[in-house]
Amino acid sequence: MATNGDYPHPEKRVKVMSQLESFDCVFPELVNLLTKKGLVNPQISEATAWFKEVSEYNVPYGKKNRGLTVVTSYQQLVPDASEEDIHLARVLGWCIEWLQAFFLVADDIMDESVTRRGKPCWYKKDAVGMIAINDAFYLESCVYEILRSYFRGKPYYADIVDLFHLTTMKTVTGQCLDLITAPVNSGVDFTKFTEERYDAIVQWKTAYYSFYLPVALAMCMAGRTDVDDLDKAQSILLIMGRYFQIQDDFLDCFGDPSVTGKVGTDIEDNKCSWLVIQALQKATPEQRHILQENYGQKDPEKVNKVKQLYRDLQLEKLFEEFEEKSYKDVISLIEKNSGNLPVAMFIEFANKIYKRKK
Ligand code: GPP
Ligand code: MG
Ligand code: MG
Ligand code: MG
Repeated sequence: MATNGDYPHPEKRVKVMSQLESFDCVFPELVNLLTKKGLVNPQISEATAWFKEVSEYNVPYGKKNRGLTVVTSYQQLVPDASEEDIHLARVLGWCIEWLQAFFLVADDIMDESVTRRGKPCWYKKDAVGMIAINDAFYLESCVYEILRSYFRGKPYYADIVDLFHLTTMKTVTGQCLDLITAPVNSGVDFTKFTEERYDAIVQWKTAYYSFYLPVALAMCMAGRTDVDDLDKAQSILLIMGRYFQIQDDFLDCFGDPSVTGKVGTDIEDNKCSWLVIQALQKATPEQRHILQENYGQKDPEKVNKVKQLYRDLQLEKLFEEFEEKSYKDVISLIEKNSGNLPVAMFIEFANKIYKRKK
């Protein structure tokens, strides 16, 4: 006869949904919201079916760090939040994932990338091509459609809509700096590749939308819009964003595409990457000449020469040292600058990205 010990306790048999699983469950609800009317309207049903695929292909397969951070930050700020409000935080998290999809579809065209999240870039698909530009506009409009549906009656509606608009403006500005610092047809000009320019590019193109936005949205939802608190949060999150983009630049050359899901293009694209800045600082005049001759060109042999130079200059080791120091600096900044905000909210975010391989 079976004793009690042979069976798991009923509570243990029920699998508790992880934060990510609960987050993922909200995605179909939002696609349904975005498409249900259009799909049954014969005038636009074909466009709506197309858009459904645009969202399904481009939105849900990332790491979802940004979206999940809205939820975990909100829970840190409001420990006794209702299930209803946690659901709203998830919806808000998905809005960042839609915004991110908008940026990535457009960025991949501009960077002439080939793969994203382990699949062909959306614009690379035969049936898509430059329709992807319109699809990027669609993905951006989804953010505001979702916000209207779920938040229009909330006291913080204007604040969150504003945050999405302001952050988009900042990201576009950073993307502009990224692109004009990497001219395509005029040969390499390393004079613009300075630390100052680098810091400006990454703060504006990446840090605001990837780090400040998720936490600021959670703070708005929680009614924590004290300017001093928001400033303190921003001072920490922009540093974390810089660290994250340096990792992205490192992985562009040294990452494993089967893990990152993307094949790097920074050397070909003449980008002002962290690696080329370090290389320029360490290079002998001969090595600088090698960079001058081979950087910013599509020829794979030239790209390999740049990669070999990066290895000769031991940039992998330099990056590892940077990563160790940067993590320690971020943690002490968090301890110093969190003010009235929960330290764990920032630490959790930092731990999601430390030593990431994708
Ligand atoms: C990351 O740059 C920055 C973005 C994806 C913002 C794009 C902004 C737009 C307004 C379109 P990246 O090119 O290094 O990213 P990845 O390596 O993922 O291509
Ligand atoms: Mg890119
Ligand atoms: Mg880019
Ligand atoms: Mg990159």
